[in-house]
Amino acid sequence: MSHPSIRFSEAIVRRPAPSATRGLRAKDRGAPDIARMMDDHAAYVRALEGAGARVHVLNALDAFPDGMFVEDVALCLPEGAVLLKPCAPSRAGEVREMQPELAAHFDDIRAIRGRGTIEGGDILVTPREILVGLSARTSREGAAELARIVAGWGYRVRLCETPPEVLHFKTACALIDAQTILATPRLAATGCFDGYRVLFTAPGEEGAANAIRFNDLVILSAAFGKTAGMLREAGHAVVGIRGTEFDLLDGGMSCLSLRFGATGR
Ligand code: CIR
Repeated sequence: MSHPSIRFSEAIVRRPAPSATRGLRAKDRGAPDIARMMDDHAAYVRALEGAGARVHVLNALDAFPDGMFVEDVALCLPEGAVLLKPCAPSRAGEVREMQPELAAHFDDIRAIRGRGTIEGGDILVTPREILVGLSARTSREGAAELARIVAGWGYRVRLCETPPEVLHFKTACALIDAQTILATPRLAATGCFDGYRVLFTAPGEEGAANAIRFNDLVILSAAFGKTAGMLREAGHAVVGIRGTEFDLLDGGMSCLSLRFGATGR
């Protein structure tokens, strides 16, 4: 089954800035190597293009060390886009930087304006609903405001719990096809995917869950060979992209793009 939650024509990405060495991270495992990160980002763009994306590459923003994680600042749906509200103070200004690009693609742009916070990494759109993982970054209030906005477009939001110490809900899960979720056993154990088919990340490869399905391709971090093999055996086309430098900043394949269908503008 094809559905707008896996079928896209556009992707927005932002080049990493030299300041990414100061990007947020839960544990300091060393600063990323910017040259290597740039190479990996270019490979990511090529993978998206290989999957059929028209990729809109935005300039690096040195004022925002985490600016390449564009997924966190907006939610793109066929009906319109929602500017989100990052919890991390150093990331708040990224939303304003994304607005003009979204205006080039969407007629209907809403925004989270209340006191709550919500980051795109906590939002998983499936064909039947929008799952929002409450986390250290996404509050009940932020999720409720999003639910009110998207209800006007006919979507139902279901709240889930992101396990402690996991940055975002989608750090631990991805939509792989219209009914299938790739998830860490720990997140799936919360029961949030009951009713879906669930494929588990291989033991020791929990980071593989931060993947994306873009048209017929699953884009996965290259470090996770066992999970890639399992997905291939399940019939999916998989490409592995080196993600070591993004991983040092707790980011993976889904954080690096906003994905949506052409809006005809
Ligand atoms: C942050 O802590 O905000 C960034 N260093 C990583 C953001 C990753 N984004 C995502 O999972 N959607």
